[in-house]
Order: sequence, then C-alpha cells, then structure tokens
Amino acid sequence: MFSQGWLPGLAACLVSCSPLLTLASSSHKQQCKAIPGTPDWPSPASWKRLNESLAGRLLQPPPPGAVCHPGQPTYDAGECPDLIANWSKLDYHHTNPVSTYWNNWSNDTCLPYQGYPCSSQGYPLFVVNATTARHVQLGVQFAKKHNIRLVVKNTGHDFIGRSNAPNSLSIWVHNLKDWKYHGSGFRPKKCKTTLPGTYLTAGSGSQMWDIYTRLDTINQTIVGGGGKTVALGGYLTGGGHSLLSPYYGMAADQVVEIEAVTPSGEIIIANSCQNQDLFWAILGGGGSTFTIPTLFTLKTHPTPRLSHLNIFILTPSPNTSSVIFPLQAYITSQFPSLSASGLSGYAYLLPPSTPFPLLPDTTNGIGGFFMSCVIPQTTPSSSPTDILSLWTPLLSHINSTFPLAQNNFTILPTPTSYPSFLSYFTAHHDTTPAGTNIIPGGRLLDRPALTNNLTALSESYRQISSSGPGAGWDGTPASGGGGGSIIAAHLVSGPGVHHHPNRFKTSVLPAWRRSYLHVVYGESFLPLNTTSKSQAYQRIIEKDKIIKTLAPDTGAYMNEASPIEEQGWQQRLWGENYDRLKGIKRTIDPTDVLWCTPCVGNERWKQVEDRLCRV
Ligand SMILES: Cc1cc2nc3c(=O)[nH]c(=O)nc-3n(C[C@H](O)[C@H](O)[C@H](O)COP(=O)(O)OP(=O)(O)OC[C@H]3O[C@@H](n4cnc5c(N)ncnc54)[C@H](O)[C@@H]3O)c2cc1C
Ligand SMILES: *[C@@H]1O[C@H](CO)[C@@H](O)[C@H](O)[C@H]1NC(C)=O
Ligand SMILES: *[C@@H]1O[C@H](CO)[C@@H](O)[C@H](O)[C@H]1NC(C)=O
Ligand SMILES: *[C@@H]1O[C@H](CO)[C@@H](O)[C@H](O)[C@H]1NC(C)=O
Ligand SMILES: *[C@@H]1O[C@H](CO)[C@@H](O)[C@H](O)[C@H]1NC(C)=O
Ligand SMILES: *[C@@H]1O[C@H](CO)[C@@H](O)[C@H](O)[C@H]1NC(C)=O
Ligand SMILES: *[C@@H]1O[C@H](CO)[C@@H](O)[C@H](O)[C@H]1NC(C)=O
Ligand SMILES: *[C@@H]1O[C@H](CO)[C@@H](O)[C@H](O)[C@H]1NC(C)=O
Ligand SMILES: *[C@@H]1O[C@H](CO)[C@@H](O)[C@H](O)[C@H]1NC(C)=O
Ligand SMILES: *[C@@H]1O[C@H](CO)[C@@H](O)[C@H](O)[C@H]1NC(C)=O
Ligand SMILES: *[C@@H]1O[C@H](CO)[C@@H](O)[C@H](O)[C@H]1NC(C)=O
Ligand SMILES: CC(=O)N[C@H]1CO[C@H](CO)[C@@H](O)[C@@H]1O
Repeated sequence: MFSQGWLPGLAACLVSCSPLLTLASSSHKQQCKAIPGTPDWPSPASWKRLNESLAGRLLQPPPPGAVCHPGQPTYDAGECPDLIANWSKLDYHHTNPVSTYWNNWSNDTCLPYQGYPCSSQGYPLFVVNATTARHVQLGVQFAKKHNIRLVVKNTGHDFIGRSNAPNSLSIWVHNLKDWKYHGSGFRPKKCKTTLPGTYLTAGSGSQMWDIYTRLDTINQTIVGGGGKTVALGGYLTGGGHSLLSPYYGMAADQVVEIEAVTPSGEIIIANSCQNQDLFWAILGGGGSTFTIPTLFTLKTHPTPRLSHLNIFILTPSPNTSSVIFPLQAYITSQFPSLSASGLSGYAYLLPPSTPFPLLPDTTNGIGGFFMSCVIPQTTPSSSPTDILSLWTPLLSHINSTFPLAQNNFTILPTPTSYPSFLSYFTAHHDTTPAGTNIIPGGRLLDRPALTNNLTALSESYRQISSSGPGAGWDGTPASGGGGGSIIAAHLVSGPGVHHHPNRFKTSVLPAWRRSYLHVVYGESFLPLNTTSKSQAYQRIIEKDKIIKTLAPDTGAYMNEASPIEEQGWQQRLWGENYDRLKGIKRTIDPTDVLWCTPCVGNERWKQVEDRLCRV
C-alpha cells in the first residue's frame, strides 16, 4: 500500500525518504531545503497551526491525473475520460491547485493515462489557496522559517517550468481577483501627482478573458496576451507582449503600482515614488523571483476598432524548399516597414509539407506563410480593406520575383472589421492544445537581422524548420516528404514598444526596444523517454545557436524561450539588465526564499533529483 500511489507528505516519506539525505541535512544544516523526513521539516502540528492561521485554506491536493489510476484514492472511472478531454485544453489546468499546462513540469509523474505511473512526486506537497495578501504572507513566512522550498503557481501556463516543484509549499495565487477601476486618473501611493488617464487595479490572479470582458462593458481594454486564461502574475513579471504592444508598449510599461509580499514576508507597495528598484525589477525580471505581487495597477485604453486580415501565401507542392524559405525571408524582411504603417500580428512560417486541412487539394501538405494581422481602424468609416492595401506591394513583388508564384501559389486574403478588441479576440484567441511535453526556444529579431542578408535569414528559417520525428508544439509529426516544424514569428514589437516613455522604468529585456519579431519554436518529446527528451533538448540548443548568429545582440523573451541554462543564459534573457537585477535579488532575498530556474540570481542553488541544495 505504501509503495504505490500518491501519498503526500509525511506518510510517504516515513517509508521512502533516504536516511542518507536525513544525515546530510542534519550535519550541514540549511545546505539543502527541507524535505519530509529531514529534521527541519515541520511537524504535523506546525502544519496544522499554519492551516488554522489560514482559516483552513491549506490544501494537500492529489495529482489531478490520479482519477485515471485504479488504486489511487481519487480514482474515478467516470471522471477519467472527462479529465483526459480536459488535459489538452487551455482552460482546464488553471482550475486545479497544482496542475501545469505542460507535462514535464510535473516530471510526468501522474499523466491521466492508464499504463503510466502515478505518484505525487513531481507536485508540491502543500498549497496555500490564497485570496488575500495576508494568506500569501503567512505562506511565505512559514516557508522561510522552516527552510521549505517555495513556489508560486498562478495558472500553470509557464513554458519554462517555474510554477511547480517537488517537495515544495506552493502559493496558489489564482484566486487573487480584486478589481477596482479608476475612471479619472490614479495617484500612486506616496506620489504627489495624479496620473491622468484610466487605470485598473486587479489581483495578480486575474486572467485575460475576464479582464477583457469586464473592461469591454465600458469600452476599455488593456495591453494583454493572446491566451484567454493567462494571468497577470506571470505575464507582467515577464514583460508581456500583446497584439496592441506595437501601439501602446509592453504590458509591463502600463503598470504604475504593485502591491507585493516580499521574501521576508512584508507587504509592500512599489511604484515610481517608493521601492523604485523593486518596481523596476518586478516588471521584466521574472515571476517568483523578487516578490509575490498581489495587486497590479495598470493603464487601460479605449478599446480600438481593428481591421483584421488573415493572409495565406501557400504552395501545395511538396518540393518547394527552394522557394518557400526565401519567400518567408522576403516577407519578414518587410516587417519593419509594415510595422511603421501600423501592422501587428501573429505570423507562422510553414515548412514544406505542413498538414493543412483548411485548403482543398493539399493532400501532400502545404508550405509558405500565414499571418493573422491587424491595423487600428482610426475612424468607423475607414475600410477594412485598407489593411489589404498594405500587402499589395509585397504580393506583386512575390508574384514577379518567385518563379513558382504565378501559377503555383494560393493567396487567400480575408479582411474583416472588428468594432472592439474583445470582438477581435473572441474570434482569434490562442487555441494551441496543452497537455504535452514541450520545450520552447526562440529569439527577438531586430532590423539588421531581418533586412541585412536575406540569404542568411532564409537559410536560418530552413534549418530551424527542420526537425526530427514527433517535433512541434502538438507532438504530431509532419506528414509528407519535407517534414519540419512551424516557426511562430510574432510581430508584437514596434513603435509603441521602441519609444515608450516608461521604457527605463521596467527591466524588460532592452532588445525589445529595437526588435520587431518575437520568433518562437518548440520541440515536443515522448513522456518518460529520456532519449526523446534529450533529442528535443539538443535540437532546441542547435536551433537557438542558429538564430543567435542572425541576431547576436538581441536575446529571447523570457516567458517563451528555452529554459536551458547554457553559457550566457542570463544575458540571453535579461541582457545588460542582469547585473542590476541580481543585485536587487540579493538585497531583497538574501537567503533565497524564492528560487526558480531559469531565474535571476539562482546561481547559489541547484536541483539535485527532487531536492534543492546549495551549489
Ligand atoms: C496559450 C498561451 C498563450 C500565451 N500568450 C502570450 C502572449 O500573448 N503574450 C505573452 O507575453 N505571453 C504569452 N504567453 C506566455 C505567458 O505570458 C507565460 O506563460 C506566463 O508565465 C503565464 O503566467 P501565469 O501567471 O498565467 O502562469 P504561471 O505558470 O502560473 O506562472 C508563471 C510564472 O510566474 C510566476 N507567477 C505568477 N503569478 C505570480 C505572482 N502573483 N507572484 C509571483 N510570481 C508569480 C510563477 O511562479 C511562474 O514563475 C502565453 C502562454 C500560453 C500557454
Ligand atoms: C485545513 O483545514 C481545513 C478546514 O478545517 C481542512 O478541510 C483541510 O483538510 C486542512 N488542510 C490540511 C492540509 O490538513
Ligand atoms: C473538466 O473541465 C470542466 C470545465 O473546466 C470542469 O467542469 C470539469 O470538472 C473538469 N473535469 C475534470 C475531471 O477535471
Ligand atoms: C523536466 O522537469 C524536471 C522537473 O520536474 C526537470 O528537472 C527537468 O530538467 C525537465 N526536463 C526537461 C527535458 O524538460
Ligand atoms: C480555493 O479558494 C476559492 C475561493 O475561496 C474557493 O472557491 C475554492 O473552492 C478553493 N479551492 C480549493 C481546491 O479548495
Ligand atoms: C461603448 O461604445 C458604444 C458604441 O460606440 C456606445 O454605444 C456605448 O454607449 C459605449 N459605452 C460606454 C459605457 O461608454
Ligand atoms: C524532390 O526533389 C528531390 C531533388 O531535388 C528529389 O530527389 C525528390 O524525389 C523530389 N521529391 C518529390 C516528392 O518530388
Ligand atoms: C500575379 O500575376 C498574375 C499574372 O501576371 C496576375 O494575374 C495576378 O493578378 C497577380 N497577382 C498579384 C497578387 O499580384
Ligand atoms: C549572407 O549570408 C550568406 C549565408 O549565411 C553568406 O554566405 C554570405 O556571405 C552573406 N552575405 C553577406 C553580404 O554578408
Ligand atoms: C524513446 O524515444 C526514442 C527517440 O525518439 C525512440 O526511438 C524510442 O522508440 C522511444 N522509446 C519508447 C519506449 O517509446
Ligand atoms: C523525475 O523523475 C525521475 C524518475 O522518473 C527522477 O529520477 C527524478 O529525480 C525526478 N526529477 C525531479 C526534479 O523530481
Ligand atoms: C513545383 C510545381 O508545382 N511547379 C509547377 C508550377 O506551375 C507551372 C506552370 O503552371 C508548372 O509547369 C510547374 O510544374
């Protein structure tokens, strides 16, 4: 009975914790974070007192996948199919206190499929279901006092695994949902002047869809992300890019005040009149590193009327690599000038033989370019086809330059007009499936990378598109002759980001201020298969190297980049801000109550199996 199943906490450890670890931790106190069975692990009575102080909000959740495993206490044959259906959806995992969107971050320890193992090994042991800053504070103080590994989970969307860890106490901030709209300016605390404009103070667990729908009722919106359930906590601390960023700046640029719990358990306010260093560090320095923000106050904007265009430039032939990659290079080389004309959007570079169900006669797959893009429609009477006219010179250049273009390309533009950001978003939010093992990679591309040498750009796209079996976001191998994986090329930076007046008030990777494209790719791997996993890692390392030669001086967007801590990873994710960020981390968190990877200042600890120890 003790050898199988999830048995959180002490009971499991009584039979399985290694005496060696116990010995090691007692002779070198604090060399490692406490785990069940080590002398510094709190007694059941201490946990009980913590729970009482939290008015019963301490949870010991079973792994969500356990409902599919006979023998587990929560096994439920009726619920299992429902959970499996939920597993790949972007609106399930945030509802569970410990579930993560990407399987590896729970170490594949309880996938909802029979035949796979199920234990709670990869999940936190205890969770604070916080609804107030006070709950967060009690959790932080407890973890600090008892030397327990602390993690913060909001939705669990994280691509780089920071919202989960074994043998940890997790602060679940999902239910921090405060809401206050300021319709006529906002005066940050201790500041003398009131900032003009409209602002929203929202709990850090607030999610995009909820914010968009609530603000839409007053014709407002925020600079927000493309996923419905992404929350403010991880998004703003990473910088946050948006379809609206090219007009209004990064999401972090919109923030004027933060309420947060520090690693020593204090509740503080940070803005441009107090705790300025922390304010700067939190906005771009990354989640679960400097503090645990509970409230953000950010600017809201009148919801824009948008002209939208879905544009496909595709060829169905399986053997057109010599055309497809130069075509992609040519189109993306035009992004700096398209951006100056107000274009923003999400592009996808499709390698030859991409399965493509949307068009007829594509049994062999299809390759080329697809983009969902917008321009602000400045007056109700401006025509939705205005956006198409931006593309006319590109289309005629393609037509006359690429030998196959005239007879072999499908060009399919469909312009639409949306009266508000919400109406656009309702039709075009991110629907990528979740629930796979995936590792991302990527880089920001600036003007020189996009325009200096189209041969080099095309060659990079060719190399990055190639991949092994089982690659890509959704784990499905590309069919047909060419193979390969799709590259996401998001035109989410532009004038609004480059010139934002708050650009020095946040620690967002400085390369955002001169880049246009955020390029992302992913490699998936089979669960519990170390060969497949290391192949995927290797491919991401290679692809990141290739793209780095194109843009040696930029870096990558921390929330959607490779988590691998290779040589120079700190520069890759934070650029020239790194040293200052690390200094602030040392000051605010001298004993590393908050620790994650890949995160600022994490160099003093290392994860050894399922435990965190000093290097
Ligand atoms: C479908 C999808 C669409 C996306 N679209 C966009 C997009 O358009 N633009 C963009 O910029 N990004 C986008 N992202 C990436 C997204 O910004 C990151 O995944 C982000 O980390 C999610 O934050 P979260 O709080 O929802 O998730 P979590 O995984 O819960 O948290 C992410 C990180 O932030 C920390 N964290 C969260 N809340 C707090 C808090 N209150 N205090 C301290 N630490 C906290 C966590 O500890 C973790 O380190 C998308 C991701 C997905 C899966
Ligand atoms: C905390 O207390 C609540 C209410 O008393 C109880 O339901 C819950 O199981 C307790 N949590 C833990 C981890 O024991
Ligand atoms: C599946 O998701 C739906 C909607 O989020 C939820 O109501 C249901 O309880 C979930 N089922 C399981 C087994 O988690
Ligand atoms: C998978 O997750 C574990 C932690 O659960 C981490 O140690 C490991 O590096 C991750 N591996 C990959 C390939 O992502
Ligand atoms: C967490 O707290 C919220 C708000 O009080 C409550 O609705 C929810 O049921 C709690 N979740 C769990 C798993 O206890
Ligand atoms: C929002 O805009 C619509 C359409 O322009 C208008 O009818 C409505 O009165 C506005 N609502 C508010 C609260 O301003
Ligand atoms: C593609 O071209 C290569 C040579 O360039 C050839 O060997 C191969 O057979 C062709 N494949 C198809 C499907 O036409
Ligand atoms: C491409 O060229 C063909 C033939 O010259 C012409 O019929 C077509 O309209 C052109 N398409 C575009 C988008 O320029
Ligand atoms: C452009 O890139 C190609 C391929 O990387 C390289 O061979 C060529 O020398 C470069 N051209 C210039 C002008 O730098
Ligand atoms: C593990 O992955 C490797 C490489 O992708 C594959 O060859 C092998 O068949 C996989 N093993 C299992 C048991 O699935
Ligand atoms: C992940 O699981 C493997 C066993 O499958 C174990 O060896 C490893 O220590 C675990 N890693 C973490 C970070 O828990
Ligand atoms: C690769 C491919 O399909 N090429 C075709 C493009 O169109 C011309 C003229 O219609 C055909 O001759 C090519 O075979």
